[in-house]
Parts: sequence; C-alpha cells; structure tokens
Amino acid sequence: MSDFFSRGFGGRRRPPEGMEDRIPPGQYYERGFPVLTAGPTPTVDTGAWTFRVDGIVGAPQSWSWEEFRQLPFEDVPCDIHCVTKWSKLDTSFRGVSVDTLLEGAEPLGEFAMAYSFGGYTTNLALEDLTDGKAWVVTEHEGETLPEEHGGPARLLVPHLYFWKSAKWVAGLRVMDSNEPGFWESNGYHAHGDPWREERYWND
Ligand SMILES: Nc1nc2c(c(=O)[nH]1)N[C@H]1C(S)=C(S)[C@@H](COP(=O)(O)O)O[C@H]1N2
Ligand SMILES: [Mo]
Repeated sequence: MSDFFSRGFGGRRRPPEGMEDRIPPGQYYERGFPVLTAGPTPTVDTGAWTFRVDGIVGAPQSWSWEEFRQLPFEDVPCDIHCVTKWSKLDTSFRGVSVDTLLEGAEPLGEFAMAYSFGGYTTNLALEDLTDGKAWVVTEHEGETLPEEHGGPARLLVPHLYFWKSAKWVAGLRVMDSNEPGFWESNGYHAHGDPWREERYWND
C-alpha cells in the first residue's frame, strides 16, 4: 500500500539500496523519463539538420546529418538531474564527444552558448564541455532519441542540471564572456552543479 501511494504521488521514491549516494541534495529518485520543454516541440528534419561550431573561433565548423554520422560515436552511461528535483540513474545515451566537435575549431573564448532549433539557448563554460564531459547525442538506451527528448540530436552534459542539455541542439557559439541563456536569464544559476545545489542565480 505504501508503495502504491509513493508511486501515485509523482514517483517520489527512495532509490534502490546502495544508490542513495548518487542522488544529489534535494533531489528524488525517478524511474521514468519526464519530458520538460518550454514551448512547443520543434520538428527537425535530418535532411535540413546541421550542427555548427561558430562564434569566436579560428575555423567555424558545420556538419550535415550525413557528415555527423561519420564522426566517432561513444556510449555514455550516466545519471541525470533535473532542477525540478527528479534524478534518473543508470540511463545511457550515444553520441559524439564535444571534444571531437571542437577539435578543428580553434576556440578563442572560454564560454559557449548552446543554441537549438526553436530558439532555446543555454550557456556553458568550455571547461564544462571538454575533457569527456559533454556529448551531442542521437540515441537513448539503444533507440533513436525520441523527438520529445530532443531528437534528432541533443546536447548531453550529465554533470550539470539537465536544463544545460539543450534539446534539438543546432550548434555551439563560442563567446568571450559568460552570457546568460534562456533559463539563466530567468533566474537559473549560470553554472548549475547539482552536487552544490546551484539551482538559482543566488545559490
Ligand atoms: N531546446 C530545449 N532544450 C531543453 C529544454 C527546452 O525547453 N528546450 N528544457 C531543458 C530542461 S529545463 C530540462 S530539465 C531538460 C529536459 O529534458 P527531457 O525533456 O528529455 O527530460 O531539457 C532541457 N533542454
Ligand atoms: Mo529542467
């Protein structure tokens, strides 16, 4: 009965034994994969899709869908943490490391704005996008990334709150200052480390 009620009230369940230390402060264990989108879901046709690295770079980059598919893909097992307090453990994605995408671009700034089809933006320090910490992913748990979760491609930055993982991502614009993106302009923290509870601008 208590199991029925805890599931009935939004799935605020305790994590399985031994996984408690993987839930950051103030978060709860979620078994599902909620969809959180501000505004309508854009339909992005892979025929028209490109991914760009632009802004202040020595050599701007652009890949078509077919070109992107030729890049080296990696499996990314991870836990994800949404600022609305759900954490999903032991999920996985597959995609291209941002290290690979920045390789030929010669970034000349320390920050980037991830921008999406549909207009969403989120800012990140390059330090949080490099050294195996961020990917542009096209698969989730062995399946094509569903449209509502950002397909055909989304940014994945699992060590930061999930609003940094821009769905329908179209590119990274390198910047010399840390300009706020969509949620960051609306009170969310510039950095967003779930282990430090960097939820809102004054946290
Ligand atoms: N383009 C775009 N990306 C986005 C969002 C959005 O509204 N638009 N929402 C963000 C937020 S707040 C979260 S928590 C995650 C949710 O991803 P999901 O819907 O796959 O769970 O996507 C992030 N990326
Ligand atoms: Mo979120």
